[in-house]
Amino acid sequence: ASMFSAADIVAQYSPLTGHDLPVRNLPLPPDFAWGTATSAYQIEGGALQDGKGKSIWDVYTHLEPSRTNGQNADVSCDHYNRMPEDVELMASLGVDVYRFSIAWARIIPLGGRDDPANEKGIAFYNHLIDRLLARGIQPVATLYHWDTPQALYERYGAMLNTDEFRADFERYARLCFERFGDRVKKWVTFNEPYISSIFAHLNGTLAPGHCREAGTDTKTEPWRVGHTLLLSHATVVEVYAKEFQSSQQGEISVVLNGHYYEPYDASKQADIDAAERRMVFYIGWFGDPIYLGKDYPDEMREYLGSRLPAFTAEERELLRRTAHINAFYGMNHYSTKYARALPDPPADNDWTGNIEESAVNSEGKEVGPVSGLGWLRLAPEGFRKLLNWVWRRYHLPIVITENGCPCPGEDDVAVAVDDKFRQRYLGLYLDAISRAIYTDGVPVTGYYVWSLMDNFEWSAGYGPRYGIVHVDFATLKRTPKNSAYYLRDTFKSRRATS
Ligand code: LGS
Repeated sequence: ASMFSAADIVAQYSPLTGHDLPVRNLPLPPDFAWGTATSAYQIEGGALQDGKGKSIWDVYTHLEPSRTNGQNADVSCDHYNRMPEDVELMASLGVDVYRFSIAWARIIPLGGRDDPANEKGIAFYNHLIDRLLARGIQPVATLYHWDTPQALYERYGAMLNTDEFRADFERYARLCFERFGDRVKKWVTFNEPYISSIFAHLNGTLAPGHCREAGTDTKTEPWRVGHTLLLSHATVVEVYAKEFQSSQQGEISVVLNGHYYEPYDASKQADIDAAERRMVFYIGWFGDPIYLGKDYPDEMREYLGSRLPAFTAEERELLRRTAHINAFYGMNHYSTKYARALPDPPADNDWTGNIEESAVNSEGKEVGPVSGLGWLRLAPEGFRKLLNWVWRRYHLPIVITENGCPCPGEDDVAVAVDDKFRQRYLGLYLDAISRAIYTDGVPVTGYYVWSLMDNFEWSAGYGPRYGIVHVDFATLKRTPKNSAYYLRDTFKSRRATS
């Protein structure tokens, strides 16, 4: 293979079609970063340890346990008390990067701009960051991964109150930059604003489950929440650029999730348009204002009308000023779906652009083989197309900040360790990245697998296990699955030197 450049090797293979493809372990660039990802509430435990305040998830999981499979993350992986062991585990797998999130209520228990900070909580993240760096692992810190301080929700509805939330988030972010920014060089403001808006304020399957309470308006609130998140992001990006970037030399951006959508019936223009529109509603909603400094996409204005908030002149100016500061596109991606245009008019609380989603198309073709979850299909060609779609729209280097899947039967450690489906899924998704880079010219610079270890999967509790390391939640013993060794070995050998 040494006679060929990486691009030549990739060019030898035809596109990723069909469901029985071999994994090729195609080349990746020499400086391509591989890492693992987690989030605070999902792994830390120590729910009330060392002065931590409650987050909306600490409350939600105890309010009505049936909403989270009867489970909570009071202990979870107990990472808060086992952090050194987990860093050693990552070092043994040869990861370059670790993406984690900071629990807002651990470092400001009540969350607000006038509330006191908690030095013990700050110390935990300092120890984590120092240990990572001592083992040659670069920290990537997410400021917000869904665990809003409960006090802010009680005071003013958290994200439902744009100005209050924005001011409190700004103070929290500034504290993080001040205390961790000398060592953290890659920052993510929000994880998946789409999910915080739709799943937490419209469907109600995630905390705070606001739409289940009396007097809520699911027609407008999800869009207002999205508005809050966009403006809070832009505010903090500007704070970083003005006050910290010249001394700290780091990068900042957001993480957006989104499926790739194929038309349900590829011979119908309405379905072709529906697939595109669905991605605009998922990704363009946040991507256009944040990365292009523009208004919400036209399709959204058309379908949502006055349900979508308007930007003031001052807000528009803020987005315009900050768009170019975002240094990368953070992509969480799991699967592909089909999109079918529904007959007009849309329902009055529609949030999709009047589209129905499915895993089977008009010819009965499945989008891909099923993982441990019915909607999560192995569809690497959709991933490659999405990388192209995002690159064409935003022209930023792309970091895969999450990708992975659960497999069936993984409670049993013997089954979990032999995770052939996951190895295949990861192998094919990495090959898709390679093709996107070398065949399509899309700059993808890193890949962080979700997740380092099995953890608390929100409303699904401990059901789906996304880890490359198995966790026995009775004994808290960690056991690497074969996919962990697959990733270790493939990244040792596949990074092209030419
Ligand atoms: O654990 C979460 C992973 C697992 O699957 C992580 O905290 C999130 O950032 C991320 O959303 N994760 C994830 N996403 C899959 C996409 C969900 C889309 C909705 C599926 C509806 C059935």
